[in-house]
Amino acid sequence: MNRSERDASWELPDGDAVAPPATREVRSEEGIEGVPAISRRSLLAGSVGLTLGSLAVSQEASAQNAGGTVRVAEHGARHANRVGSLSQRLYSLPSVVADDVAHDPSVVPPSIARQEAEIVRVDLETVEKEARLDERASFRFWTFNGTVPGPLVRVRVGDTVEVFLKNREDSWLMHNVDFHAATGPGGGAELTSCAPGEAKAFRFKALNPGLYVYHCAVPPVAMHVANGMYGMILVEPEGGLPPVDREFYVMQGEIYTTEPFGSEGLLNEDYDKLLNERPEYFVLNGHVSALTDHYPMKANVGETVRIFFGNGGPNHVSSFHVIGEIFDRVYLNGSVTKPPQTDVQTVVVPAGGSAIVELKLEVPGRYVLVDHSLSRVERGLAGWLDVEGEEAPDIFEPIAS
Ligand SMILES: [Cu+2]
Repeated sequence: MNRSERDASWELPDGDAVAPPATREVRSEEGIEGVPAISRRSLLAGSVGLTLGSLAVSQEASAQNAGGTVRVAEHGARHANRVGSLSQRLYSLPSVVADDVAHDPSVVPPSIARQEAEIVRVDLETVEKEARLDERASFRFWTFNGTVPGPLVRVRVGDTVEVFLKNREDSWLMHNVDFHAATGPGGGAELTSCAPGEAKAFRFKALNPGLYVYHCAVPPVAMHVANGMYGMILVEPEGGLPPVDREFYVMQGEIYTTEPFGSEGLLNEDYDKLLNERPEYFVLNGHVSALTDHYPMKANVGETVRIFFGNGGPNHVSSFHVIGEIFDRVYLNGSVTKPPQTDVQTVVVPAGGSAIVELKLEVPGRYVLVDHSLSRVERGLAGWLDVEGEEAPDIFEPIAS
């Protein structure tokens, strides 16, 4: 049984055909229900928690900034005057009180059992908010529904998807949404372009099954994406995907800050680094340690897990890999209409692209999700898949010396 099917909070009342799980994630201003409590707890978590020496690097970066406790906190002023003078600056405390945008990877809508197409309503609210970037720094994220990535939308091929987009009143900028799953100009971007406080809607018919990215497409598009405005929609094929024990939702992204990786305080987005495609941070699900300290994925020996993996980018191709495991099945590029590839070590996922991977778990322990362009681990990108259960010495064991 799918994990999400066991989660009563996702059960829809009979006949509630037009209220998909995505719409249920919108209600709280904090994003998904239950996130705030976890967020507060996560603020107490200390380390980056990566396995490949990143802590040493970030400590070094922090030392380099030891004298730099003064941080520019007036983010809005920078858009008009990107340099600013000291007198314009505000003092910002380290971000231990910051909000959190990380999307819980285990929050996945249930698989679709129905045989006929329906109308599915998707409510998206664009929310800009300062939130945790790592244990020392915060960043002004731009989000769908307060999380990075935005909610995973799940529909069936042939469904009509009605997208209602609202740009919150306290936004500073216009936003919209381009659905890669839509057939039509801009994927709906022009039809949904909203100034702060505005709301617009459009509908599209999901003609092609697969796993598709959506993102904001207001210029400069790369900036809207880098700041967190991406998510995915799964268009299930007729008959659905084969059942698995657990499903997870993971997206890679890049964050471009003026300050070097590991700096303290409220960090500033950097347009020059964005144009030069030189991010300071690479992250899974929004921020450093979102999928390690904060939301490690959990499963049991004997289970098969499926990861819906997307790359928001905006610029860099991902070489998605799970250290210590082999993907038993890969739906390359999120294409579900051909049989999956089998027995794959690393999957190339383009910016604005996706893959669906499935792993049967035989040996307990911690498996680390990475981009095998491994320098990115030193810039924040890692996730944990913690597997509990019986040891399997016939598959993996030490040799006594
Ligand atoms: Cu935007």
